[in-house]
Amino acid sequence: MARIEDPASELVRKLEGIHLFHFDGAPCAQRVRFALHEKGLTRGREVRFDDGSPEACQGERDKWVSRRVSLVRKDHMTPAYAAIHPDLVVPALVHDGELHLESMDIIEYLDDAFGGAPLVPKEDPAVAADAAELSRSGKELHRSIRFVTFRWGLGRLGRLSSKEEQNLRELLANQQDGENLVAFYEGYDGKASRGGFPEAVYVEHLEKLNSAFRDLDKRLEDGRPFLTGADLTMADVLWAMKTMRLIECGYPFESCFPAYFAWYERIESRPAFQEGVLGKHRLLHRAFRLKASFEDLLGIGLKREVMRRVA
Ligand SMILES: N[C@@H](CCC(=O)N[C@@H](CS)C(=O)NCC(=O)O)C(=O)O
Repeated sequence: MARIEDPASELVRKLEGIHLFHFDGAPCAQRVRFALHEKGLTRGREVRFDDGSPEACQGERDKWVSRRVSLVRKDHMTPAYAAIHPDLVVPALVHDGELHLESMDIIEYLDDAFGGAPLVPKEDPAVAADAAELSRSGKELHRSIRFVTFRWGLGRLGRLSSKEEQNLRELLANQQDGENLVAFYEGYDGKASRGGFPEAVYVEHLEKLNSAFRDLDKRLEDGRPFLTGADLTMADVLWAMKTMRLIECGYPFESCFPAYFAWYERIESRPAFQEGVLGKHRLLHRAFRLKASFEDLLGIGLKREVMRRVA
């Protein structure tokens, strides 16, 4: 469990109840919000992510306090956030002064700490092993999602200015492992001729995802409602967020993987998804989908790229 014993941030120790450092559009944070809502904990008040005033630090009964860390304004690349999450990524969760990092570890923690239907299956060892394996393979594809969504979804919006890149380098100067955002942003330059990732790298990541979705589609052809069988597990939570992000980039799940798409729609219709995941992200979600439709009309974009390779 990724509980951080001695966080650098003074703020963490002051927080009562549940505080989530997150961004509405970030899949890694969305999955934690999904889990929180499945556990019956709903979104409470919004406070600035670094607000340490006594009122802001209070908890709320059966709710989580939202501390929005804007990935657009680059709140995550500030010393205040670096003291909370040394890798400069969201999410981070604080429960009664204790800091938890890593989205899937946070979900496991919430599953143990709160009631409701378990997201980590415990009764059937075969189902538990299957859910763990699907979560592992999903986590492994995290980088592929990053490459594909930046290349075909964010485009220029995902680039850093040279000042932001320098700032990031300084904040992560002592990082040993972790997300390695510096290497990613340096390579995410658009043009291979200027030292950026060559197109083949993006395509390789896309192919990895295509192959994973092909397998999941096959597994769901037997009519099971969820990835591991009859019940929703953390594996569904993890894969659904990847899927939503790719839908926002125009990935044609419905045409390429119909059983998988039907599963996604079942997940999407859950109240925890509607409130916890979409919630304040709904407008941006629509805007991304619209952008992807326009790109398809123009003959560019992810949909065509996938159709050429999968259909
Ligand atoms: N392994 C981490 C990954 C966290 C992560 O990469 N978060 C992304 C959003 S999904 C982020 O904050 N990215 C910041 C950036 O790309 O600048 C987890 O699962 O919590």
